[in-house]
Amino acid sequence: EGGYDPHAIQAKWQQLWAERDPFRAGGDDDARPRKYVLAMFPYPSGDLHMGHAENYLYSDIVARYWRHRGHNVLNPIGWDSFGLPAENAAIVRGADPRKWTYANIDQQKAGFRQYGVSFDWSRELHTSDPEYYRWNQWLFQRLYERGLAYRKSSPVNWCPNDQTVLANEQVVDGHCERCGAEVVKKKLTQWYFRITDYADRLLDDLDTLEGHWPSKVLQMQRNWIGRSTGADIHFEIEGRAAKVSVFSTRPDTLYGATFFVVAPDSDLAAELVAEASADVRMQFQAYLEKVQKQTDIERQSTDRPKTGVFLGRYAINPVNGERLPIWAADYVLADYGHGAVMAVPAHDQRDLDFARAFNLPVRIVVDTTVGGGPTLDELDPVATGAALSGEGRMINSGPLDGLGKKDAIAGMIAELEKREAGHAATTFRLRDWLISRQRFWGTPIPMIHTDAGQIVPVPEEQLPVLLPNVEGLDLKPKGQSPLGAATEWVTTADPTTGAPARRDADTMDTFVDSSWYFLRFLSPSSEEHAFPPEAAKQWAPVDFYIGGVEHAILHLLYARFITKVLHDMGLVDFDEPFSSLINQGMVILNGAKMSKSKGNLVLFNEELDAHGADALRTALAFAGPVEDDKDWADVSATGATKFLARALRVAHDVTSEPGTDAAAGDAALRRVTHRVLADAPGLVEQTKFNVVVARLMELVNATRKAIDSGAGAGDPAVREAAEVTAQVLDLIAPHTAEEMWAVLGHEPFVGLVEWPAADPALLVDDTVTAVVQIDGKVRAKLEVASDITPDELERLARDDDQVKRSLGERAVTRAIVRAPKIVSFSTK
Ligand code: ANZ
Repeated sequence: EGGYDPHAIQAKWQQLWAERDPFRAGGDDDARPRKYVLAMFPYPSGDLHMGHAENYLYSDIVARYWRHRGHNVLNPIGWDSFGLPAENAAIVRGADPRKWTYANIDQQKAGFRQYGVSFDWSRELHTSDPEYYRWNQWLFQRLYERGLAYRKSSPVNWCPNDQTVLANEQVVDGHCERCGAEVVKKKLTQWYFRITDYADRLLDDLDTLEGHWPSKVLQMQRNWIGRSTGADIHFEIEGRAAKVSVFSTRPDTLYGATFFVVAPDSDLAAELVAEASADVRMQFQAYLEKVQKQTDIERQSTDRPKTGVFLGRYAINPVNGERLPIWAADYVLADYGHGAVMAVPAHDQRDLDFARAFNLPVRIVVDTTVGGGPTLDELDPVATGAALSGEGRMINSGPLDGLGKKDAIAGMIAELEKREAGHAATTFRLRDWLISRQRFWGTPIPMIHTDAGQIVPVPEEQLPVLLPNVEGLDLKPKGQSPLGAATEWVTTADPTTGAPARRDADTMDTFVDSSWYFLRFLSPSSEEHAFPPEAAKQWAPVDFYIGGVEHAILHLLYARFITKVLHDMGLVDFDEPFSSLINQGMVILNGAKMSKSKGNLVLFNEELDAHGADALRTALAFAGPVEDDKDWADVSATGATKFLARALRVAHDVTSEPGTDAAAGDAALRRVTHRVLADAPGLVEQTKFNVVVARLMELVNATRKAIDSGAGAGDPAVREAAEVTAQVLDLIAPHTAEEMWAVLGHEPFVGLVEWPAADPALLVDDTVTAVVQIDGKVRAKLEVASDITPDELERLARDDDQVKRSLGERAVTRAIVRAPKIVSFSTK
């Protein structure tokens, strides 16, 4: 495009931005209202990619928008720089994970600068800096004091290849999310955060985010937390002193229980089988080994044959004294509810499948028939294979007979309470958050193991516990943290007695780092606080948060949890971290996800070199709705370049002086300009960035038309249109916008200019009077839109009553239409 040199323009403005730092957030003396705009911070995996290009474009548009609306905007950037890839790269290349990490950060930083993102660079942070992770350690100790950080031994997901513990969500279909190896269960003593204490609040407060977060994310969070209400029911076990509890959502069906099932991998199963015959014990052992290789997902899948072992023991039904045989079966999970169930095969499908497989009795206690439908005989679950899970009237249930479900549940709970055999109860799917990792590149857990076997916090004045030097350490995963081999580092003193002690050698899950980073941006170099509570009051919660849907569950749940803990500590006055959330779609290619292995990567750097930042940004913003996937094959960066060149040329063509009053200018063009001013805020706030681009294209076209064929380059309306174009274009293509602004005779920076208000007088739909002539005589006048089409005007004229009356029987032989003013009919 002649005259438009995007690379020269962007270099010029990027240098000026770097020198003057115009996008730094205002301080305490800044009285403007505040907006905190944040994109999920990047992991420094290498160069920026097209996903980054999209994500940080959107947050930049929103940040720039609020500046134009007179707000003090915080739009910070940092790096989520601890984690496995750095460590794995270090193992493969024998390099220091630090070097790998910080080299990548430098590369990404340069990428963001070249892309023209208006970050407040003064607040840059890296979670792998001691200045940051020191506060992870502070946070850990606060949770520990409150009983929210604790150790327990439990079966954990273990990746035999990476030799590390994985969180449930890092296990995909039974395989390690990272390396694909089959995950097994292993018992380990680990650190946990007691997120389950917050399960109710984490669930209930999702209602307050309705309409502000994608409903899909809210639903995923709800399912993940998974609250079920029902009852705990206590069963006596023959030959065992203590009762065993089960959790049931259907205590109303207790009279229909015909057997009892325990999870094979539960302590209870091990205990119960211990007294069984040698034969049963062997059978059980073989079964257990098979079960331990399965994932929870496989165990819960309904379409596989039911398997199990009868343990030779009996539970006693507390309401009718019946003996229920106890089985171990894999469809019951050890860590849900109490790891045991009362089986009601007539009304629970899993129990029915099991009963049919092992010929166990089935007793119907809910009559689910409806008038005119099949009879209870016809519905017999044993014959049909379908459990009667619907609602109905209780039968075969003693005092509950005749009741509906709700009353029967209440009645049964009252009965259980009277007999001290149970009570109402709630169960969650949510598990406590396993936070310890046996890896090097993370935050050291700030705890000390004394030789006396106690675990005590590292005294606050000794924080941070710095990572040791990596030299001499073997980072290859071995199931123990590599830090344990750093002898000098790991050896410490008992803070009270001075006796020799050992540091905890595990490091924290990096989700701890990202659970509160948005608060650290408020004062990233503070040595006194994780974040100053005063600043949190002013800036937080985050007003606009954007990131990929892959973080819909864990990151957001953990950030919500930690926010609630900080709230309970009195450190923040809100208890949800992100007031609004957007998930952007993916950048794909020819309908497929881009990946290195498929060889279909569109490289950010190459696109940037080929088209420049503004064309890339414009093309991406124009490519479609924020939430949709964008197919790069359909995106035209050259089209974007043409548009930007046209916009800049308009600015060059303007001949009137800055400050010229536009009031006397071309009214039609002014109306287009003021429509853009009026509509842009709503469009941006609804994240319809593609429509903003479309509207700018219309405005530039209208301006060009006015210059070439209408008012001319000297018309003040043309200047006004060009200035508004620069002000709004700044959201999308900030270098070109700054250049236009300078060409139009203004001082930098257009990015800081408040948008003028639209003139309401120019927004009303404007009409003109059209005359209708018949054989040269004016017969009617019509009020019509000034931009009416000739066809439409002719149709209105023919339909007009006065015209019809004047025409009478005569037919129109010829019509001449000059929209919007004249319609001329001939009848001769
Ligand atoms: C008896 C019963 C009768 C049940 C009936 C359901 C229907 P949700 O809704 O997912 O919370 N259950 C309890 N603990 C279990 C465990 N550790 N592993 C597998 N299943 C378990 O499911 C609650 C129901 O799942 C409970 O209610 C229990 O079966 C079973 F007509 O109790 B129910």
